[in-house]
Amino acid sequence: SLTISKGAVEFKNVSFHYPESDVPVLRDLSFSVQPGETLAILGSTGSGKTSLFQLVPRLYDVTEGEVLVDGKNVMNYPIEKLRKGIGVVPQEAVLFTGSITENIGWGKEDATSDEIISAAVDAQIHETVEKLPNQYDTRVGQRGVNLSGGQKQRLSIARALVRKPKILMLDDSTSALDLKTEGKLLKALRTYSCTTFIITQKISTAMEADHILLLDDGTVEAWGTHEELLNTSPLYVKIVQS
Ligand code: M5T
Ligand code: MG
Repeated sequence: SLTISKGAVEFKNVSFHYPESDVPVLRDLSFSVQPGETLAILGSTGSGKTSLFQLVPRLYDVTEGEVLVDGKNVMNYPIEKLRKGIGVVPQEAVLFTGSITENIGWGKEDATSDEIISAAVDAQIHETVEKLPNQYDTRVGQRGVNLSGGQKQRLSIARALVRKPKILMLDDSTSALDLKTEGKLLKALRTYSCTTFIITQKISTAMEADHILLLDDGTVEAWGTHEELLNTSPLYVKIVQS
């Protein structure tokens, strides 16, 4: 049956409202991203960035239009196959009571110790883990070692990377990282050659992307590269100057 093979993503006239409300949150979005490309998503709070993300792994389904992965409607994939190929790093990192290894390997129970460490290295959290009392066996979560927001974010990125996803979706997951660490992380991500959606507030991150999607109140305010948006979008220019 269907699995994600390349990681192309296309939104075709997508509109969306949450089941409990009839207020549209996304309106008539159309864009496409080729396998291995990076898309940066910008937009003010409440503009619909997280909502857009949720439609790819089908945490919610579109109200109108289609989301296509490798040219096929996401509705046609068995949901576990679809989700297996997509690494979603949520806006708020979710850790559970257990070891670092268990937290990174969650959802991929057959991950080897080498795979766990290599994901941690790429997520820029390995050095921190090495300094913990019991390294990868250190317990985190309730009554375990408390990690900072940025450390939790990176563990949660490692969890996504260990599955070697075809599509990686980072929901503001690098907000607590300094520019140098973020730079190293983005460089490491390139070695995965996965299609990457990255919600960010940072122009420096957006500049590195193949495409930038600027959302405004659930619609596409602008689409293009950094250079293109400087020439076409007054809102983008405003963000750059702020
Ligand atoms: C867009 C509403 C939210 C806002 C709009 C996640 C979520 C959002 N909303 C719901 O009604 N239910 C939900 O479960 O949808 O919100 P968003 O997509 O979360 O916006 P964002 O990610 O761009 O904002 P932020 O603050 O993360 O930068 O009307 O109430
Ligand atoms: Mg959000």
